[in-house]
Amino acid sequence: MSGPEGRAETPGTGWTRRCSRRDAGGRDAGGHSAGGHDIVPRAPRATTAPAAPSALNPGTADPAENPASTDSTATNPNPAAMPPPTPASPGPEQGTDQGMEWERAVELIRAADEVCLACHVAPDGDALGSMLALGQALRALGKRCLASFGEPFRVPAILRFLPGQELLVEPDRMPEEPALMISLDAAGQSRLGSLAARAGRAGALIVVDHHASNTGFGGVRLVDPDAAATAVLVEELIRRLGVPLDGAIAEGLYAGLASDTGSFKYPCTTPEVHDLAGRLLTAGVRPEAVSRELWDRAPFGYLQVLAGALARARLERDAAGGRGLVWTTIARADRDSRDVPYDQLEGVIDQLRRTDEAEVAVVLKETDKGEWYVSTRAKGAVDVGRACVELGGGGHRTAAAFTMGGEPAWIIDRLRAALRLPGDAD
Ligand SMILES: [Mn+2]
Repeated sequence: MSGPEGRAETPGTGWTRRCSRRDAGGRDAGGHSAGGHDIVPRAPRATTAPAAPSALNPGTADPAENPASTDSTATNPNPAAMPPPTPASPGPEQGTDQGMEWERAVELIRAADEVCLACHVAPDGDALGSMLALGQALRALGKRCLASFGEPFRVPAILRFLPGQELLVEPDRMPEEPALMISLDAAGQSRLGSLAARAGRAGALIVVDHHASNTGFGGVRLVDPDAAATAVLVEELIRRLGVPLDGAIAEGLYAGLASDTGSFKYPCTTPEVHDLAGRLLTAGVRPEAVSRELWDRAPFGYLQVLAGALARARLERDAAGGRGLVWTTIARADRDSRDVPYDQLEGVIDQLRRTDEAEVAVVLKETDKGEWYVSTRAKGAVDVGRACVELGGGGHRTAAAFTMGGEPAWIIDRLRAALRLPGDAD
């Protein structure tokens, strides 16, 4: 499968360099991927109420995401359930609107009998960990809770340890018109894949996300681009709901926090992140167990695939404005012969990017559909996010991705040219 992040997002007015998370795939495509993390050109900070203040689910806040429906009322079959309108003029403090959003979210959840949760396609640790943590908290509140993500509906192998998987249902088993739906870690409605239409039809749609590129969809928006992970926001929601953290809930949150901070290495690893991690450990998380599941285990076949990828790596010292490019490929046949699924490959780029002689590291991975998912990393001098946007993908300055058909050598030619664009190396 391909990394869907590569195609979804649109460049905004600027870029975040806050946190160079994993590439667009979060964990690159396949099963894990997708986070869309890297694909986050900065959008206007989306903490204010949507344009239609009384709508719990504008449904079409981002026309580009859902061009077929232009009448937002048509996507709100349950207007009677809507709460009082949000005041049209925002308060003097920026926090006022956001505080109101949290209150609206808590009210909606408290009033609901059933809550449907959805995270982005090809979920990563933050998407699935946050969703299952919230699902378990809602269950503790006595809510019926269904959780899912769009096809392909397959939990990545490295996330199968997460507690709460019994909440998962096939996406087509989610209600056609959920009364209350909560979207987690999805920067845009389209990132919900086959669940996007249900999100559009939901009586109320709460969006919990931290992508700077968030498109502004949803009627109640718990969106904070400064949050290190969606798990940070989910923890606050759970706290506001009055549900104590147990070990199982905390483990999902910790998986999200550890994933999106690169195991507490990325610049988004603030003191607050460590404070939260400390609370999660207090609740019973065993960090060594989570880390082993997420990063420190692989079938032997993976080592053989990795060995092949490293053996094929090419170092081009003159590329990327003379700063150096290292790249390799993993064709489908390379992993099929070792029985290694696509979603097992996300760590390869982390080996390649260690190369001292190269500012830019690139791994081209052939998806099950035969396209190439191209993960890129930079160390700070070159803007790979911009280059990937040029090629139809997106991401951060230092971590980005795109998907493309064709031969790897041709794709690398195009990337090499994009990396020479003025402004990439500032
Ligand atoms: Mn995330």
